[in-house]
Amino acid sequence: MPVSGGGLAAEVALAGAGGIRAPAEVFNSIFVVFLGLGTLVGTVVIAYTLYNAYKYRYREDRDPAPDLDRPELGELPESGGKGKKLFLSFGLSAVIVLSLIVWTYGTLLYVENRPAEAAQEGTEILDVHVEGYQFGWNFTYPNGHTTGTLRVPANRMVNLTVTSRDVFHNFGIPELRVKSDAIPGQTTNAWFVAEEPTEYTANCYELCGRGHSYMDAEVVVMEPEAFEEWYASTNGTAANGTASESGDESHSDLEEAARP
Ligand SMILES: [Cu+2]
Repeated sequence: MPVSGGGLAAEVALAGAGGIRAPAEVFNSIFVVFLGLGTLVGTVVIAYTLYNAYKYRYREDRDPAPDLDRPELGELPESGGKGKKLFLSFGLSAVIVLSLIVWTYGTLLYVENRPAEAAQEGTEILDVHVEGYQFGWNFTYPNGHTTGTLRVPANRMVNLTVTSRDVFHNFGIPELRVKSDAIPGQTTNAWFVAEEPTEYTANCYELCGRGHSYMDAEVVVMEPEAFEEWYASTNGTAANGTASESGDESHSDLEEAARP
């Protein structure tokens, strides 16, 4: 069992080799490996249970069956001699569980340390500062440009530094497996690589007040050239729709509503 689990793990790990493995890919491989192993173990256990239920079933014509040593309630299994089966199943379980712990821990360390490694390697990284407020998000780029829409280039590592202006929030983009606490006075980090130009929605994942469920932001993944063009045009100015310029209508209505 651990052999096939390891094989699957290696296969999944190899799938993303060659570039930076985004957290979405990493978490997906953890999910696939756990699902695969869980299904395998479940199938073996249920099949073995059914096999024994059938083998030791009650048969009137053969009862008491002369050649069957039917297990009694409370009796320890000892077929195979001196608990060999028991030892084997405990041993296998231990190997599977320990390998899963080591492998999962390793992949989580990768997610945690990859941005620092990438910076050392000289990989191009886009740093964006994310600030949550009741009820919206501000994104500030290295040139000082602040906006309420997160625009990023495809296929580039985006490193987010997340904080909050007022209460606890939590910044998350489910499709990109990004989720990070936004805590006033502190910063947390999250990163992602978006492969295709498309749009996502970022949400708040920490109940933070009356406008919590409307606390979202657009995430626009652009072609790298289009992004560079847009970025060059921003000039470090604050865009419309940011909290510093009163936000869009639904957000400012909510802000009004939330005031005591
Ligand atoms: Cu919030």
